[in-house]
Amino acid sequence: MTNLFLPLVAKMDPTDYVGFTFFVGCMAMMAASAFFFLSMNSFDRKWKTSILVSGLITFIAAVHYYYMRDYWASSLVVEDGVITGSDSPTFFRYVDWILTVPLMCVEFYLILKVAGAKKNLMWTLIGASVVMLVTGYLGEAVYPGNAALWGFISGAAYFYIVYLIMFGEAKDLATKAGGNVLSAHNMLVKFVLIGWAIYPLGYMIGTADGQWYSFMGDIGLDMNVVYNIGDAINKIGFGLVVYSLAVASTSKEAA
Ligand SMILES: *C/C=C(C)/C=C/C=C(C)/C=C/C1=C(C)CCCC1(C)C
Repeated sequence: MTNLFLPLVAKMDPTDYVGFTFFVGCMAMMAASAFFFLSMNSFDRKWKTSILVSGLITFIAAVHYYYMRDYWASSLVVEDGVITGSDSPTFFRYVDWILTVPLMCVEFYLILKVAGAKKNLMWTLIGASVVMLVTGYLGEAVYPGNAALWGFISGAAYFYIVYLIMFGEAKDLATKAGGNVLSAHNMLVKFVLIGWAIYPLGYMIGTADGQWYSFMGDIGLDMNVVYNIGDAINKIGFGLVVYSLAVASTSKEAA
């Protein structure tokens, strides 16, 4: 019997736990987008753009997860019910990041605008994030033999971002703004410092033939699971911090 759905949807293998995280990631990003878009209009103009950007971040991710889930599922090689081969959707992954990570930099700027943040702070953060991601892509997909070197350059750009938001110009602006803005900024900094640090850990699973963790034996984790967990925490969590800031500021101003 022909399966009408076959040309449209790749089959899910019941033992494919990586595919499961792609699927759940896709749903979670869609739900988060609906949440941000639908709540947008209940806030003051000042916060609307920030919530819109939160929704765009999760929406762009939802669309990429839709493709990545399919790419992953159709790449599986199954022999006697055991998965023996797979392929990572590296291209879609980095296209997603190169769109969403700069938008997260825009969020920092939008929040700090109340304290007089200048556009050039935003462009510096965006520039550093592009360097971080392009060099990461070079190490993962183009020059995998030099993954350590490219990963190191990428890491330097990452630490520059951390420096700017934790100690640099962005931190000064947040301190100047104080109150809800300062606490939201500090929370976003934690996401970048802890949440974003998940990604290099995934990179080290997927590059250098898994040699990075060889001292731990077979860690039994796929790079994609680590990236998918990172994305769910960072994209949805980041958005919720901005959402809470909007809620806190709006109710205070209305009172
Ligand atoms: C929504 C997607 C996000 C927040 C993606 C963030 C990605 C990173 C912070 C990636 C960082 C990397 C390094 C710091 C070194 C190794 C290469 C990367 C690109 C995985």
